[in-house]
Amino acid sequence: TSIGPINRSLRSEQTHPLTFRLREDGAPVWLAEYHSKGGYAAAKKALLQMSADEIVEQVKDSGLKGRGGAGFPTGVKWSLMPKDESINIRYLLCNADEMEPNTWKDRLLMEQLPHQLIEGMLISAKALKAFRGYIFLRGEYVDAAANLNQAIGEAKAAGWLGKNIQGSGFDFELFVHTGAGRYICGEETALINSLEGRRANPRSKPPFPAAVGVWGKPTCVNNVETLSNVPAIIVGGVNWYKSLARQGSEDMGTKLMGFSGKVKSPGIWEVPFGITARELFEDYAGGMQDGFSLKCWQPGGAGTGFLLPEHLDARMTSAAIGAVGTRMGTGLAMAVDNRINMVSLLRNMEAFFARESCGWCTPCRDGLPWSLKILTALEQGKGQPGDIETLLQLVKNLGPGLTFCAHAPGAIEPLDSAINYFRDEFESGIAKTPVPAATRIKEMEA
Ligand code: L3W
Repeated sequence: TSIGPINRSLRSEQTHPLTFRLREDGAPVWLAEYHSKGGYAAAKKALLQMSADEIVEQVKDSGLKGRGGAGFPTGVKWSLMPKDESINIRYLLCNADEMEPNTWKDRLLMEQLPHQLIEGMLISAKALKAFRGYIFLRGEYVDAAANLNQAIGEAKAAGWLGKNIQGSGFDFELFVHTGAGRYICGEETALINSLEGRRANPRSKPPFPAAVGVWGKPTCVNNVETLSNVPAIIVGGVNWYKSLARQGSEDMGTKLMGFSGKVKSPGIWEVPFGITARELFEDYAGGMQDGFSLKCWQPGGAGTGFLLPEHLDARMTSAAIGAVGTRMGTGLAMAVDNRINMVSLLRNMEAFFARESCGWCTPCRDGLPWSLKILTALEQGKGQPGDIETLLQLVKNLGPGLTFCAHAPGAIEPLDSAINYFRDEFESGIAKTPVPAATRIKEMEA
């Protein structure tokens, strides 16, 4: 597997807690090497010296927020698990169904640092009093599955999983479950249904998984990157973790961020929270390739809105990206170059989102294919007067709170911003001008 460039030099335990153990050659870090780089010291501390409540408090105080897209405070989520000690069946699920177009940060962590995720899950399981964990893995990630299973075998043999772990009295079993390739499985309640063997439709919330989760039991669902941060927080402490972020950043620690598209050096890097999108784009990704200019960009996945070059001065934090009109999402940004036609790009994106709708609620099931039909017509120069107004109506009616889950609101966010910033390109389709073949986007592969 070839994973794009990551700044492997200049990384230290002090500044790059998530990636300092990566090998130069990109091979997985197995148990002996993980141990030699300080691995499982955090688990030892958490299992032998800390109470469950102390772990929860430390993670809460660190300011760690969910790294899957929603940015919910991790320690707060953990403290929402039931206090009733008599409920002794609790689950920890790792959301590893990374299918957001353009996003492959969790794949990097799972393929190359599987023990870091296992250690993070072990500590989190103790905090949550979970006796069993599942890594719900995107089925296409075959190397991640193989590496995680091998690492779980190593961890079991060395007494880091199973009964009475390292003599602490704590028991925890961990399994990898591979999904069958639906984007909706990244929604936590659809993931839970899928794990139970049901169709992956989201469930209504409340009840939240913390109260009624997998097989009806209290369940916590955290993303791969979120859980992989936990060991460093336990060993390094709250003040150090917070100090990793730049002054004035309301998000704490570091984050895997990236830039893709026609930039000079596409890749993923562990960066301090508080850096601007311009730093990410210019200093890390090297700006646009010769002959291309930046038309617009998305901060974190297909389900986030488009921003203009002038917005690059925003910090890559939830609040700062929120202030310029969208969400940070996964933090894996995409550059759209001047050749690309927005109608064509959106037609391609909505084809994906329409296909991945679970079909449960009417606005999403019918609204997304409707947007696709209009966008396809506009791309072919067969648009009708009123098409843009219909698209904007769909944007309104598929917004947050009007559908069963976050799928449709995410799907129409890029459409809304594209019409807002590049309306003339949509109008061309009504004026019977097809999108020139050279600027069309090919169908996203199924
Ligand atoms: C108990 C309460 N728990 C909130 C929990 C809730 C969830 C988390 C965030 O995701 C985004 C969207 C997608 N008692 C609670 C409570 N919780 N109040 O906090 O909740 P919420 O509602 O803000 O977000 P959400 O609907 O879970 C929406 C993105 O997440 N998304 C993520 C996919 C991630 C992966 C991955 O990690 N591999 O695929 C999918 O929808 O883009 O931005 O845990 O239970 N009172």
